[in-house]
Amino acid sequence: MRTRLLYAFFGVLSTVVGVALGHLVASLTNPSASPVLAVGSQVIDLTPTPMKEWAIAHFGSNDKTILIGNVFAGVLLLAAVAGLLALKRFVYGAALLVLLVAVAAFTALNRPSADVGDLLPSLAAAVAGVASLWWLDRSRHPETGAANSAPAVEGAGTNRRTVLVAAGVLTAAAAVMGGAGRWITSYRTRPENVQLPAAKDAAKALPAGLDDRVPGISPFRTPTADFYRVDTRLSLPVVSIDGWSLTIDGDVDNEVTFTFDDLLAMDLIERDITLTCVSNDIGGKYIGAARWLGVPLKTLLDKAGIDNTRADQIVSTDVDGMTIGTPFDLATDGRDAMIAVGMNGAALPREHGFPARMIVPGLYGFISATKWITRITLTTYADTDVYWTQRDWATDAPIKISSRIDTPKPLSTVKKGRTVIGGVAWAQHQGGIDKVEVRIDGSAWQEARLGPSGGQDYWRQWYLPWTAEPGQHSLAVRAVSSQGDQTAVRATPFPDGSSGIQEVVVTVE
Ligand SMILES: Nc1nc2c(c(=O)[nH]1)N[C@H]1C(S)=C(S)[C@@H](COP(=O)(O)O)O[C@H]1N2
Ligand SMILES: [Mo]
Repeated sequence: MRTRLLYAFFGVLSTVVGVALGHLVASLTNPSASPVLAVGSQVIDLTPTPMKEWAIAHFGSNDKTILIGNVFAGVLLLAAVAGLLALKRFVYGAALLVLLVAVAAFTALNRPSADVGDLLPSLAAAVAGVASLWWLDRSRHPETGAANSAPAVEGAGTNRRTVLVAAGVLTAAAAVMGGAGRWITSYRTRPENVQLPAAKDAAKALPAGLDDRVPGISPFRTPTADFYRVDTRLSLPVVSIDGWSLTIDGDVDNEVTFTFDDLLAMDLIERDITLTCVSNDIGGKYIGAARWLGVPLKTLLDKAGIDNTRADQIVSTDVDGMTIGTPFDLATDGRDAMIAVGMNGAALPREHGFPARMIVPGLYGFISATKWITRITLTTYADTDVYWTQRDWATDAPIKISSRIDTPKPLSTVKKGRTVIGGVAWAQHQGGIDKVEVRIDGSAWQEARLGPSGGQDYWRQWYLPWTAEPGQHSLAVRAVSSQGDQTAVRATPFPDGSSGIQEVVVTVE
């Protein structure tokens, strides 16, 4: 009995050593070819939907961990069996180990972006696993093996010592290799280290804006470090690409899962898009303009098959189970909705959704811009209430046409004489800005001069030269787009975005 237990342990330890080395080799070559991760994501893929729903209902966002945990429990059980077989005949046990690794190798090769090199981690795992089992086996019978040619002063004590040494060495090796693999993978896949391919469909160079000509105006492109941040998180999720995947499920023809590498292997688009938060007050700062790089949402939805879908809502879920719902018809009407992986020429920073987030031009962030996204579910508004709808915010919330005065600042003091009033205006996916008008002290609206266009999904800078006379003055701005004018009717951000006209008061001396 004790010998059996010992051999079951041999099988498990050998498997763990193999997996650890496989993980280490994968971390150095291609992290998503790791036997652990390949099997893990395949399991997620192959789990029947009802079981997955059950897991999500019972374990929430831990569903993946639980599912993968079960599989590894199963693998370890088989590993124990391999050990027991080795007790009978070594080759039987070795064969079962190789079979286990072959399944991992097969799933690694089965990923959409796999190549033959992805076999390397599994190969290393097989060799290490079998070698470990062999060593452990020999350590019990030093007299029969070449591995241990210690003079046969045999006693149970000597055997126990050689077994303990072998097991100890292998356990330590597994811990070191597994730990190193994890560390290398997460280090190599830090946002700063992620190399993004060039876009297949690149954006034109952004024209020089009014940044230098109008002091105090918002830069035409918001530097990433200054980009506003709005989310429900207290602490930033630290997601490693290692183990991250994006699944599309719900009312689709077939469920699909993509790794980060899978996304990078697809044709990427690059677009200049101005993101706006529904909580932005008139004149507020929750707006930013950036260059986004990503996979068109349509590419991914088509791989899942949406021709027969009855979905009217696309629910996206982040790493922690937070949900955002996007109107299906708007996200699929031809606009540049994408799963973005890059922002302003680099990988997304953790603050803005690393490794991937959704971007849909023309919709407020709370119904479209899911950061740290892991799942896209096609469903209906009748069936699924997401985070913000549970809190009575709108489900349908196009960004309202609006404008902001950046300079002079409200309640500031301006030197008399020639100066300039300037700011930004936006009408994303509503034709872009046609005209901006400024009203000084309640007189007639005057047309401001516009900066260059960055496309209809991007904001526009504007300015108006002004000869300021001493005294108090009130300045107002409004935007006009081909599809409507900014309304003067005041609305609070709740439930579907603020409206009204910004008016700032300044003192001229
Ligand atoms: N996972 C997640 N994604 C999210 C949110 C969130 O709370 N959690 N907030 C949304 C809101 S309300 C906005 S306005 C945008 C803001 O994106 P940014 O922080 O990159 O500017 O992200 C959206 N994506
Ligand atoms: Mo928002």
